[in-house]
Amino acid sequence: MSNLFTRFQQGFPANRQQACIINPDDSVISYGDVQRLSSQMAHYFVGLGLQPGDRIAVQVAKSPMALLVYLAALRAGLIYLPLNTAYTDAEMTYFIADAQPSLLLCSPPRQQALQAVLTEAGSDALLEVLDEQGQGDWLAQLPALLGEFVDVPCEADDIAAILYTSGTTGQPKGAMLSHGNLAANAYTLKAMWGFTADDVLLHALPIFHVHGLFVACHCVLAAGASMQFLASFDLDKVMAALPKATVMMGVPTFYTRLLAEQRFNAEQCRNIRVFISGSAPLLASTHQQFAERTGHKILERYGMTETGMLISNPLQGERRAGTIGWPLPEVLVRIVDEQQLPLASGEIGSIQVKGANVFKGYWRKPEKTAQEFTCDGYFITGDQGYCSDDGYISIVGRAKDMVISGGYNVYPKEVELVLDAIKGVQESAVIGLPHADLGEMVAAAVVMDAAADAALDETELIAQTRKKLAAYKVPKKIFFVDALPRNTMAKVQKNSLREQFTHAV
Ligand code: MLC
Ligand code: AMP
Repeated sequence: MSNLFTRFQQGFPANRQQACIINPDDSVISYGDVQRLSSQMAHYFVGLGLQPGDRIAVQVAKSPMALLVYLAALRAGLIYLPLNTAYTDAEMTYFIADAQPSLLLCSPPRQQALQAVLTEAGSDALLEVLDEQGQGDWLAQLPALLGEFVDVPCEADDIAAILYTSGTTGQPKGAMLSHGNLAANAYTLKAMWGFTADDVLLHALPIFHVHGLFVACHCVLAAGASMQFLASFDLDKVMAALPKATVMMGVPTFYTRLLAEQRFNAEQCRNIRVFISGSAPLLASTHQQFAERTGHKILERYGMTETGMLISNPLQGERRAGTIGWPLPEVLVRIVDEQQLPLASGEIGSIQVKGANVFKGYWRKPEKTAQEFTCDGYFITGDQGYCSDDGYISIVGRAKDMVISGGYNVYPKEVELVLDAIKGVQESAVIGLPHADLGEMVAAAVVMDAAADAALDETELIAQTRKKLAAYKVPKKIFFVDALPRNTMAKVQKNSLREQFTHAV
């Protein structure tokens, strides 16, 4: 096993002029540019004194240069730590203190605040900026750094990236993904979804999560293909880029937004060979409406940060609405009951998985890692599903208490801890409610102290929560209740809250 970048590079097109990244203005970063710029950046990081295994944390706007930082980190054997641009200072302080990066790259407007975050987290990491155009002072030094960087050799087990996922306890955990994990998944997906050098992927996802960074970019890099690279999901820009693309990947919200747009039609999709959806459930009705409008059956797949992709509908063969398809090759999937016994087809149980794609564990949290694996080495996904007689798996719910809003996961405990810490709040329960655009929206039921300040209304609670939490985690609606419904074991009955408030939004 080699360094993941070295492996990608072996498949880069012989003609290095070929486009890897295509900007909305049609300017291009060629494969030659990818090689040269990532080489210079890797030289630069090593010149700063960074050594294999050091962390490089990144909270920057999406740009081709930001992606090249990731590739340079791979080359230099550094551990890449992408962070959602929505994370607040409080959230960043936790990640920095936990991951202890040697270098933090941030957007210019965040520089001052993040310098304070580093101090607060007791970190002496270097701080550099990268703006949304992919510019930063440090980049001016790159042209002097000549000579092809020799990629740091890696074992399959060496960590390539840490991606934080929150948890049912409310404390985020860093999932350690190795070069071997990422390679296994990249080449499986390339083969299963039929990526070739002729493909052009429409890339409108953020590049700080598994979907946009690994699933999307790795398919392109492994195949020597190209991507139309948009800074975010902007409907007009997506529609303009669609005719130039052969594949589109997205969360279900991308597809519902396209369907809601009257100008969206089959003609714009004339060059697309497959639309792929994941990160959240795609409603069967969305699948059907999309097929009616465009003639394309969306290929739905399923995965997680800790595991990469696990289960997918087929490229050739029936893509069945409301299902996530079959286990990918080399991925072992089993559905078990509470006694860990395998279930027959049609029976609902816990989904557990094993394979070369499954992560090494949580960063510096061996006990948490142990809790998420069975004694025979299967990872417990926390999702519940069943398998049909002919092998199609469907997700029917989550054992873990989690809301998926527009493809972002929100762990209620994390939000409840913030709400409960507000003076005047007695207790709270955070739930997901159906939302036409985002799939689910975050909402909270809150019990106030009898003596709470009357000014502490919905707007004020939302404003206070927003200071601590990324905006997508902040409840969009707050319901004031006299008491939370509890069962005889005193556990909050979130189902009953969901039933009560589903039609209130
Ligand atoms: C943005 N906002 C959201 C939100 N996204 N609120 C709830 N849920 C979301 N997903 C808020 C912003 O904070 C802002 O609030 C307001 O909505 C408008 O912001 P925006 O940036 O203009 O939003 P928009 O462009 O509409 O973004 C929606 C979106 C985006 C769906 C396009 O969230 C997105 O790209 N989601 C993809 C997430 C993703 O990549 N998931 C993969 C995770 S990996 P305010 O109040 O400040 O105005 C994974 C594994 C796997 O799950 O299987 O793939
Ligand atoms: P993350 O922790 O961000 O990696 O999110 C992983 C979770 O997203 C999974 O455990 C599922 O709950 C959910 N998920 C991903 N893909 C799908 C899908 N196609 N259908 C339903 N849920 C999905």
